[in-house]
Amino acid sequence: MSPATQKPSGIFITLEGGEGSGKTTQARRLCDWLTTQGWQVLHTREPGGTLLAERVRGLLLDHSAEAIAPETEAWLILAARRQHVDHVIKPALQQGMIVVCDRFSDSTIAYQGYGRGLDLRVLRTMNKWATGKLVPHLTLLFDVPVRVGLRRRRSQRASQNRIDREATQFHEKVRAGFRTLARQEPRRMVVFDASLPLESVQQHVVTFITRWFKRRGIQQLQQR
Ligand code: T5A
Repeated sequence: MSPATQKPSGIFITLEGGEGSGKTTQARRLCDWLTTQGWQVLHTREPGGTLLAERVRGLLLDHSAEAIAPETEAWLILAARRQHVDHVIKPALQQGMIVVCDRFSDSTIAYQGYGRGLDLRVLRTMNKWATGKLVPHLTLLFDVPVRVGLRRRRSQRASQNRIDREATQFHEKVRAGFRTLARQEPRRMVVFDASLPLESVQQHVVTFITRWFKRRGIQQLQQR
């Protein structure tokens, strides 16, 4: 059976948000915390996560590359996603691990759909195709006003990428898109106020995850 057709048994948690929302920092801290709790954790990211997908990431984020059409951008991201799902995410879930992924399919709806204006229905269908219908068990959305997030990102001058450099208006559409997604799927997507200090955000995340596990009896079933 190919990895794409086996039923996963681990836990898939994604982190989403606009630029400078702090999700990469929170993903790292969440993984550290889960590890100290005795879980086997895989920390990964999108676009990326495999050799090929990381190469695609390089092409997508390079601001010196030629102009990229929104459709091309979407295809590249989705192609990278399929590699990532088949080669990294599903195998780890099948081993019962907790997979913590920095961005996933919601980013495509928010950036390429709400941000770039591509057809949401088409993107959802393409997403299903790219993920083999894999949906995160839980998505943590880090919501921060665009000017705050961009200020954080722009203070890291050396690491600004092609998408960071888009106009503020683009990032506002992306933020509104994420918030719409969270309203549409409140059981899966939980919103955190990412304008709070780093430590407070982390504390909220840990408190939430602890309760989320407890509600599902996950601790007893899967902690090793
Ligand atoms: N993309 C991706 C799409 O368009 N479609 C898709 O489908 C997918 C999957 C990825 C780009 O690709 C696009 C979206 C992105 O533009 P990236 O470089 O990985 O590019 O960009 P980000 O995902 O935005 O990740 P970053 O790591 O750059 O930013 P984060 O995760 O938002 O923020 P983080 O944690 O690196 O923090 C940024 C700075 O803020 C500070 C941190 O210390 C750091 O200096 N910070 C805080 N400061 C104060 N208070 C807090 N609460 C803070 N939290 C963090």
